[in-house]
Amino acid sequence: MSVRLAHGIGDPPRDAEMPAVVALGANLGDRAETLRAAVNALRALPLTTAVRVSKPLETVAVTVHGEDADAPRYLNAVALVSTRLAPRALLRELHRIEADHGRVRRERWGDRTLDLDLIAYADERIDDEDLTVPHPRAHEREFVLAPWLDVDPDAEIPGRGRVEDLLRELRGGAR
Ligand code: PH2
Ligand code: MG
Ligand code: MG
Repeated sequence: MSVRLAHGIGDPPRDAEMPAVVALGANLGDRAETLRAAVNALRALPLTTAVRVSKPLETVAVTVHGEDADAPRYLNAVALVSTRLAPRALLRELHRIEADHGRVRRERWGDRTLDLDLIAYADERIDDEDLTVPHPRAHEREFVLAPWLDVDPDAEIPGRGRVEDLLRELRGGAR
């Protein structure tokens, strides 16, 4: 079987490694252990070399109604990966890792054992039914921006600006 078929038609591996940003979140079960296992799974991805991970950050759950101090808190982290997997191939792998870790999801933005979101893929802008990068809400989520800044102080969201500035604005700070 050709490599092209193995990765899906129209989704062949890239010729060179691309930097991609993955956000990790867990608010059910043994959160730290789940994040550790998920990072190990990222490190084992095909066509993927470096994986750098932020410190884990405990955060208040954000629901459709805003912050919910009564919901189980999240442990969030951000991983920077260097990969030849195309964006959709990478997304499929993230979904597989979620499933492997017993992901349960009862409702949108509800509690979950593991959530892996593809936040950015190099400086590419994709706006399709199955995939939007940069992630459409990353720029307004402290639980994404703060760990991202921790692992990459120079991070930028294509089309949105520097993560450092976005985080300061979100926290209501002056420029
Ligand atoms: N993820 C959500 C919804 N709410 N809240 C926090 N603090 N952290 C998350 O990762 C998170 C959330 C949907 O993916
Ligand atoms: Mg998410
Ligand atoms: Mg998700």
